[in-house]
Amino acid sequence: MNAMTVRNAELGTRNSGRPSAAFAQIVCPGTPWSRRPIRTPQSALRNRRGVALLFTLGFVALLAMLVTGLMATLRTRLVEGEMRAQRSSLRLDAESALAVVRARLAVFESDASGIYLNGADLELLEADPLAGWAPADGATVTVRLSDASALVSLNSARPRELTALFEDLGISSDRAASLADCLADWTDANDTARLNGAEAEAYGVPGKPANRPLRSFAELRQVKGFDELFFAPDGTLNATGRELAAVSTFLGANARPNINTAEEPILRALAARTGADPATILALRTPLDYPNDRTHLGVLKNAGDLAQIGSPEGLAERIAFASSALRATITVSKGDLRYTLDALLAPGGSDSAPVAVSARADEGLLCEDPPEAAVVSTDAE
Ligand SMILES: [Ca+2]
Repeated sequence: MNAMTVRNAELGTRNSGRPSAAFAQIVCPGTPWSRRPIRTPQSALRNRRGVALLFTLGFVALLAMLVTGLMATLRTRLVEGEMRAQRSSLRLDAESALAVVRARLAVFESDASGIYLNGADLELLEADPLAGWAPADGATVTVRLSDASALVSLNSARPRELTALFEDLGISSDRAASLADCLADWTDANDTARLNGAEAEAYGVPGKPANRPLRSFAELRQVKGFDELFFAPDGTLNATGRELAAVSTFLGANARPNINTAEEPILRALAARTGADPATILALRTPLDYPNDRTHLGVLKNAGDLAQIGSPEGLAERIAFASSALRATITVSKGDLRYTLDALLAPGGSDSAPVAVSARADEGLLCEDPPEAAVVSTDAE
């Protein structure tokens, strides 16, 4: 091997970074390097093209993923926008229906105490609450009317009235007075315990009593004395508890039930307490010339009306005559969407609509057992 051959072999390592085939044969004859393809300008070009192709494919795949993601986001936003628009339309329908209901109630006599109507009036109103009105978008509207003032409000009744309510359920006077005081202490804002009541010291647990209006029967169970009398061991209402639920509410400011709209459980309790005949009261509030006479005698308006029917002593002091907390539950549905407006109508509106909306569930102001059912009712499903 001459010097020139060795130099040429050395040169073979400079360009490629690995020994050339010729160099391999010189240093170590038979090495596998000798069988590897020799890099040529053509193969380098092919390699570069392969790399470029890979880059292009990767870029196209990335672009495809981006476009797919964008399309999905766009579709979701479009669907959400459509849902919002439809829900807004249903809400407007519900507001309109509420205005119609208020206008219909305006034909009844009303004053600061409330509106004067009876159970039959409410039934007739419910049969055709919107007087033929229907929303233009083709949605279906249903209206449910009930008079919360036909029941005793556990949040507004005074201890004396609560005591009477519990006595009506067959509870002894001493125990009824204790329950009434404990309930009043739970709902009043102060921390001064009543004679038979219970404030923070009696409970010894943070957050009890709540010192605000009751929101549910589940909460009522926490009030001292109520668990054992009104609830079964599993936390559901027992027979006495169900009787209490039938005659009471957490809504409104009605300490005394409206005699004109009270249901039979209330009338029975009043009868038991005063000796009045529930059937007589029901018969007397039946409209005489309904529906032509809107000032019919079917509504008892004061103690004088009551006296005319020979009411037993003490009845007038235990009842109210006007509806001060009408509850209107309006449900609008279209396709798979539903919107519910739960409004409490109370006296104090304008001349054209003397019943004002004092609370509505879609703003989270109505609370009744269970609270979720009343408050979370503006659902779009
Ligand atoms: Ca208190």
